Amino acid sequence: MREGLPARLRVVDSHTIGEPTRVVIDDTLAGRLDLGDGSVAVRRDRFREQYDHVRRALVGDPRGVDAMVGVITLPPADPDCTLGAFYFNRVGYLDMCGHATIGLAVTLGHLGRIRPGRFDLETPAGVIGVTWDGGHDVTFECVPPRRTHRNLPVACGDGVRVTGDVATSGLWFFLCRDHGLPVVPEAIPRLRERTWAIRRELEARGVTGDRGEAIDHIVLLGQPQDARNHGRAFVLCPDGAFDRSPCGTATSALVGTLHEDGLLTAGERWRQESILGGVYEASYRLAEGRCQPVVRGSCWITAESALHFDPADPYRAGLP
Ligand code: PYC
Repeated sequence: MREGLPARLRVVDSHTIGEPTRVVIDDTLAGRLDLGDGSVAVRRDRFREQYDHVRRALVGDPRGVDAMVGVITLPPADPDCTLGAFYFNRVGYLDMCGHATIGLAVTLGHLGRIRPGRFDLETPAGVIGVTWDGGHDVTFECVPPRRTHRNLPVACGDGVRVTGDVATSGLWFFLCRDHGLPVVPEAIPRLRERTWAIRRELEARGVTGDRGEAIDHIVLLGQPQDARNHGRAFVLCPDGAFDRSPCGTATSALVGTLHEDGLLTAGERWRQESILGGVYEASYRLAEGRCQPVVRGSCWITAESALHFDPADPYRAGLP
């Protein structure tokens, strides 16, 4: 393990309709990390091997908040991209994160580091097209969605049987409609229990992504509360937190399944509510016959601050 942590590090925090993001904006970090060459995915893996304590220090207790996703930017290896970035939370790394991509774009815009318009972002999941509108809104195009299981039956340890689709658009999801619970804030404790039960059962049965990835985002779908919207979702994230936003990558994966099932046509809008009522607006276009979802959401800056890592602090690198 290498040290990597400076005494102070500047960050910008934001929330994407409720879901928090922390972007490291300080170049001192890049100078202290020796990540070598290679794609963003390769350098992210070196970060994980050598500097994982920096992740915990940035977003874990006592400096982070529940559900926070951190972002470190780096030069892209892909010459067609403007920027590279990788994502992490209290428990590990995410190959892609929609809400944090929105948070990153609004943060860079706020700092005057990008102009309104489109840029291509290299992430561990692939290239994401990102368009900042100059204010609070960002549109992104995830890696194209794929569904690997349709109507997979799952018998949970608590005796409840559900079915759902396993799908990806940069992260792996189980998308479930017949869970039998209301998707409303009052039901969050029960939604949490049900999603954990599904996640445990998928793990126990060895249901994974096609390269062995955990199906670590469980999505319980429901009816919208606002008649202008089309769907609603409770999303359990790998850190055990629920997504305060509708989950950008999940919305992208869902749009892929709606396209495949003939329930959404190219260009038609799909407005997805979060468990708290915040909305992402999605649609898709056909690119060489493939469904390419487009997701738009809004973000607000909540803090510009410097994290302190005092050498004498026993929890300098976060709580164990
Ligand atoms: O928006 O893709 C997303 C996301 C993943 C985990 C939390 N948010």
